[in-house]
Amino acid sequence: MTAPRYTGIATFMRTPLASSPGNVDIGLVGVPYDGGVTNRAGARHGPRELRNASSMTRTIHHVTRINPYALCRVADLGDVPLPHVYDHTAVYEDICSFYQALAQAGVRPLSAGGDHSITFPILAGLHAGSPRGTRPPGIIHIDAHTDTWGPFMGSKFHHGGPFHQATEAGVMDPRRTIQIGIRGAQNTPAGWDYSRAHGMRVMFIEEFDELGVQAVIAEIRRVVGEGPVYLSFDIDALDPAYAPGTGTPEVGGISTLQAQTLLRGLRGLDFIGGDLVEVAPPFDPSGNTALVGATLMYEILCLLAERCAAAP
Ligand SMILES: [Mn+2]
Repeated sequence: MTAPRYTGIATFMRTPLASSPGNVDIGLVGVPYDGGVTNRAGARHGPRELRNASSMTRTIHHVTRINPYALCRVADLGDVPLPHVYDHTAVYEDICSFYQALAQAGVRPLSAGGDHSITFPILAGLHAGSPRGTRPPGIIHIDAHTDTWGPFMGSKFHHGGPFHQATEAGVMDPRRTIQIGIRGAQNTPAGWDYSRAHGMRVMFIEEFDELGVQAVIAEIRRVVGEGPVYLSFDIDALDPAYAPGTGTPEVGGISTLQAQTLLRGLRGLDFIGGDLVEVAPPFDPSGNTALVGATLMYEILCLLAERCAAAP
């Protein structure tokens, strides 16, 4: 409140920029990588636009009255360095080691993509950096697509497969995973089938619409139960009327208010981190997709901050 919101270097939520994870409880991280897209690139520009749009957010939540910045230490940890951006395998190792260091420092990360392929190395890094014997997290995955497809055109690293990869690697618990908002035609049902065969709860948009948000919240809580949970929000879960700036839009999606209500219903879960991915600003000259994304990041930040404040 000491400077106008439009001034200064743009960081996520106008938080201080930190060069190391020490003395940070929640680290806001950009992952400007979209080498995993199967069609339209552009999410590499997500973090910059999300930082800019996030200067619109304020501190105290209007429903919960939570001020996440008063509950814990929140900082912008910058972008994951990408010195090997044209080498998929090396990029995944770079992302993985960055998050391993965050987990070792006890930081709960809230990341901004980038395409959805980044979620696999994030989960792998968090698991590698957690104490031996830590349970892999269940996943609350909000998306138009299950992202559980196998190799695509010669590569297993792509944005349609992070939860396939994470299941195979044992860095998430598919039986404590729920995928919400699924829709859109596919050329093969392999991803839908993989999710169900591995015990994930797949909720297509028609069921979401029929149940209503409060019943969906109850179902999420039933599926993830007790134990660590990670929240992954693909902006294409929303209807493109609200968020056109994304690589693989699917009409007939979730509204912004439904998404906000849903997230507010998840208070008290044992969140270890979260991400907001697939904001591709070149497809949205209005800039609204970045504003929507930044606002949803604020909602997720409030969940992480409450969890952080409750931690021993
Ligand atoms: Mn996705």
